[in-house]
Amino acid sequence: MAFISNRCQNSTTGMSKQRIFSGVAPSGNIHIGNYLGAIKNWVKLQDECDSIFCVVDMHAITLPRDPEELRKKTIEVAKIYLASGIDLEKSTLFIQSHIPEHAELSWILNTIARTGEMSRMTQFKDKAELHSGNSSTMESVPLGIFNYPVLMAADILLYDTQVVPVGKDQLQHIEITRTLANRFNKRFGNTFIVPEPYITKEGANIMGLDDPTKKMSKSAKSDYNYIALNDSEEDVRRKIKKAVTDSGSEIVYRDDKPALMNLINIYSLLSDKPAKEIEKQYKGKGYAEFKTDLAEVIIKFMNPFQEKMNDLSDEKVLEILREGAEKVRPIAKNKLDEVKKKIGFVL
Ligand code: AQP
Repeated sequence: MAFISNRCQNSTTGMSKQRIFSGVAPSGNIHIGNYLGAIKNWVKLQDECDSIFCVVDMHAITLPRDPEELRKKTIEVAKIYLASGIDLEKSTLFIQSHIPEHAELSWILNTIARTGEMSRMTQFKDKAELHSGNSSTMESVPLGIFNYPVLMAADILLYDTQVVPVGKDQLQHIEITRTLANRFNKRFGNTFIVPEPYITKEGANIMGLDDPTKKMSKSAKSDYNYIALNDSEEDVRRKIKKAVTDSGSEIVYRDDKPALMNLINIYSLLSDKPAKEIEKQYKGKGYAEFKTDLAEVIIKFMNPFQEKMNDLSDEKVLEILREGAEKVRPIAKNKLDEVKKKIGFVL
């Protein structure tokens, strides 16, 4: 299977548009890892693909959330999509819980997914540990954390998705989606398209600023782990200044310098400068100068981005999301009806 796909065109005909689907959960602080790993690619792909993007609020409740905060974050995530350049002429946006077919299909897929498969998911292990504080105490871990990859499979399969642009952390979940699609197709006849992941090399895994061995994460304990998309200029400068670096003082892009590689990746993706050029630019210069410039590169990206976000009213965004739900509802209903017929439900 090709994990890194570069084109979104239909490979067989070269003509018709492929469908892409992806989403972000309205949990925690949406950060530049979410943007560089996923959303930035959506913006690029929407020009050549039939694009559906979702605010996956049902995923957000796998851990306890304050209801008011969840409502606020759901709208905020949609604003992030729009401020990033998601164009309503090319893409459809909606809220997952507005389409109940996601939950229905998820239940059906739960009956063909296996507990062994779910328990092998790295994200389950990480999130369960985060929740219980101890990987050996699973008693209190919500069941939703265990089988949310099945809900993710339902999200994707419901729309005949061909390509799923995500960060590398989601690769295992795309694999399980493919497994479930193939298993269902084998048992009940051809029903689901088996989707492919779309993951770009540099943005695939933006690492924590305080720990370059782990991915940058919304639910990280310290806010020095990430640059949130709503951080102030001051926050950005403070966090980059404190970002962990490797031993030595050279600015080099090398596997044995994971912290620096991560910072150069961020610099490169936000400035559209190749890593090699950045290396050259800082030859003979130290971390202090590099970090000061990196903070300014991030701020230069964030300022217009935040302005666009602030220009969007909650009411307008909710209207866009409701219209989006009306557009995708027939696709979801048709697919679910097909599934129900195949498994023997009376319609
Ligand atoms: N560090 C990352 N680098 C690159 N891509 C990333 N993504 C997340 N973190 C990174 C991608 O962002 C999209 C949306 O992610 P999500 O909402 O499904 O949440 P997540 O992957 O579980 O991200 P977090 O930040 O770690 O959230 P919490 O802490 O709530 O679990 C996905 O495409 C993801 O690959």
